[in-house]
Amino acid sequence: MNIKEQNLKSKIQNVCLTIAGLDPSGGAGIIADIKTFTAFGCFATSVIASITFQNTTGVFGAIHQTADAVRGQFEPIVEDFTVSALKTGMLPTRDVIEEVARLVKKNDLKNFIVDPVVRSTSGFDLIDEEALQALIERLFPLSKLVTPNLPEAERITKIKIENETDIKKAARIMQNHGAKNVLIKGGHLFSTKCEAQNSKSVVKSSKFKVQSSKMARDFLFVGDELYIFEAEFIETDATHGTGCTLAAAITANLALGANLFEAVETAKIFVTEAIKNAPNLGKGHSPIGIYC
Ligand code: PXL
Repeated sequence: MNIKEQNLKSKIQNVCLTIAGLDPSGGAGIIADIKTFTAFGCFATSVIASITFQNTTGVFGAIHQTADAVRGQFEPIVEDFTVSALKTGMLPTRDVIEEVARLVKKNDLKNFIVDPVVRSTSGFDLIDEEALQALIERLFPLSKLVTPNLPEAERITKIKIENETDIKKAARIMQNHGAKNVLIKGGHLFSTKCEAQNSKSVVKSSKFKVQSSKMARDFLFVGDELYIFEAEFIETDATHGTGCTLAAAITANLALGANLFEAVETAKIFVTEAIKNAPNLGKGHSPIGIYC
């Protein structure tokens, strides 16, 4: 076996698991996660927590799985494989969330990323209020990282986020709920002014070539440290699946041995490229282009 083959084989030993919803049209949820794990050379496994009915124009309904169905899918995987890292996406009910918390704890799983999926871009509620509280109380303390976008961070913390001070406040609230580390995906909200450059705690990632005047900025809180990641903001409707893909790319990189900073940095580059390479499919928000 040559070195390339050996490297590939050792990467494929890295099993990643996603527990999330199925978007049968392939843009978000489990399919996006599987494609992303595979793109990084990891071996993808999955547990379906809900079957949604959707395409690029919207979500039309869902049949949620029971806690028993989630456990039934999960246990054979962890009994057979060593799971190097895992993520959750759409977890629709309190019962499912409590089951996931039990399973993660019982199996002492590390590198656990919680993507607190609340609502689809088209406005469909993917989780109810009772489930959201369970997600905060039961899963945040078990996680290595929680990855809300701005609307999710607002819903979780019940504060309005309008500036960088609010972002810090929101992160602190989530850390008080037990999340050790938090990545708040800011999109282009703060694209005009980089207040953060005046902040002592900031280490800006230098790997991005920012050519555009608008920037997509994500805020990573690792304990008390704040790191800000900037990438070119791409003006496009083709954003379906960006959140799932980012969290899955972080999961894959942790499985491969990266630290949190490196994993987020690589994941952000990956998502920016995927947005640029979107295939422009469908009549609504096109999926992004995740290619292996
Ligand atoms: O992008 C959030 C998301 C996650 N998971 C599933 C979804 C969506 C958005 O529609 O359908 C299954």
